[in-house]
Amino acid sequence: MGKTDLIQRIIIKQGDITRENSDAIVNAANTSLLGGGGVDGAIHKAAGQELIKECRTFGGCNAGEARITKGYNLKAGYIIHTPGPVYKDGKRGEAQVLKNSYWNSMNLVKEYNLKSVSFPAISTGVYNYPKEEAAEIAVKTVIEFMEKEKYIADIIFVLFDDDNYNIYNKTLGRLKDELH
Ligand code: AR6
Repeated sequence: MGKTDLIQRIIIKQGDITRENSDAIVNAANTSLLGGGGVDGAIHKAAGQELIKECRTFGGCNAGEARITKGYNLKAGYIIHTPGPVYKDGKRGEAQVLKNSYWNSMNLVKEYNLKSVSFPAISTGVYNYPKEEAAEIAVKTVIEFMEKEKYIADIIFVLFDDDNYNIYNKTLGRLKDELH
């Protein structure tokens, strides 16, 4: 399948990722994997107390890597936890680490044979990653993964703030135009 078909598998919506009923949702975690603020706090709150017990078994996770747990009280069956990069000046390998977060999350989607996955805009909150650049990396990486790994899933980007929602729509539109 070519990029033009794969891009059609991407859905962009605005809302709260904890309400998604896809096979897995992705959590923009920190390296402790023990919860925090932002989307991480919202996911832990909605999933319930059992989640942190399973998260403790990992003993943390490096930025760009990913771990999978059950979804507990969520509608989604699984939660994929990935700490994105903390953005400083863009010269410390931030782009590669952000790409790794999306790629390694997709690796788990493939390994667990999941048909749909919802992503938040990893690193664009507390971790300060510029939103346009982050959106481009997010969309391009999932397309590249599906193409190279020959594994297709429905990819839902769930954006919380207006800014990210508009940026993702623009980015996807532009990439569709470029492929034509
Ligand atoms: N659903 C979807 N997206 C959300 C939600 C939600 N319920 N809540 C916030 N966002 P952030 P980071 C968006 O700060 O930058 C945590 O404390 C938000 O608008 O949650 O990767 C962790 O424990 C933003 O666009 O994650 C780490 O310490 C995006 O999610 C640290 O923050 C990411 O913002 C990770 O920072």
